[in-house]
Amino acid sequence: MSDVIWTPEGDYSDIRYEVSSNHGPELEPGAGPSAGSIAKITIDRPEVRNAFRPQTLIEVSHALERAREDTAVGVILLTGEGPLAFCSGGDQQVRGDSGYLTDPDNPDRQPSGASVGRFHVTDLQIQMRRLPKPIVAMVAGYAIGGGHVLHLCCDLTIAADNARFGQTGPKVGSFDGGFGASVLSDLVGPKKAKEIWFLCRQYSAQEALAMGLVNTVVPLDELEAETVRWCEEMLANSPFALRLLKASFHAAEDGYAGLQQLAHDTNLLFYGSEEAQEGRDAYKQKRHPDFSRFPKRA
Ligand code: S0N
Repeated sequence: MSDVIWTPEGDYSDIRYEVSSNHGPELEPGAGPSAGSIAKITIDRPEVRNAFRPQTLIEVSHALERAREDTAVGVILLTGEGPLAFCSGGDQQVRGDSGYLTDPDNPDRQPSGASVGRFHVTDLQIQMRRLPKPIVAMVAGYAIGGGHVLHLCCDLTIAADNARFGQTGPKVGSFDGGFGASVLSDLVGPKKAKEIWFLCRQYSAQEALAMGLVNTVVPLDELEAETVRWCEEMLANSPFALRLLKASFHAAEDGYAGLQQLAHDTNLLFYGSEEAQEGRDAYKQKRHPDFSRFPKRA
């Protein structure tokens, strides 16, 4: 365990949302003070190896937005309850004939108003990619199926030595040809990615490390402390630089949507400049803007 204090926030049924405090003042000689908090989101359905149902994903999405809006939070940690699983993917008990059912007892009357199920996880994956703070997967036990794709969508993965990784789609009649294929292929190469999907084998933490699926492997009882150390190292760094880096990594991979995010991140910076403010102020003051004092940069 780590020394940080986790304070629960929010009212959720399928997850826990906690925010850290009590970080060590120094990370290593010469490092600056740790600034800010870690938001920890825990999928809390250990009885089904932390499989997600729509409600789980709706709550994770809400928690991610909460962490995004909290200006004290610099890094987000996603994990599963207990040592046996990070997440075992979509809950097959509530899988309908068209997506997943929010209310499996009333398949024709979904609380959301939809008459059919949907894949909430696809929206969540995009939210994770676009969220402008690093997301770290802390994996103990199984990261399988859609749970494996969730760790792929995290920016970093810290694995316990008992972690097991794999896809099961072709065994259970599903597949994720979106980020589950493309990001995996980028990480491990297309041949290995196809092997993982076509054969549905499971891979140990060490095998995952060797193929570039995870950042490091640590003993299970050191998992949280090591993950917190990685988060603290990022917390000590420039949050805007981290934000721009994450957007930059995704700009090409996510096409126009990735470029859009990077472009609007630069727009955020531009808004802070006198040059941009001159345009705004001139409009408000009903005069022509005077940009003459601003350099035409080389
Ligand atoms: C995780 C595994 C390997 C763990 O094995 P272990 O430790 O032997 O435990 P079990 O005895 O098997 O499990 C304990 C209890 O948990 C239940 N359970 C486990 N996983 C699930 C699950 N995914 N859904 C519902 N229940 C689950 C077991 O049934 C057992 O319950 P009891 O005690 O009552 O019998 C092993 O459990 C395993 O292989 N699990 C299934 C993994 C799997 O196939 N997951 C689904 C894969 N598909 C997706 O995730 C697709 C979702 C998706 O991401 C997606 C994305 C984009 C577009 C489409 C989709 C899409 O949905 O298709």
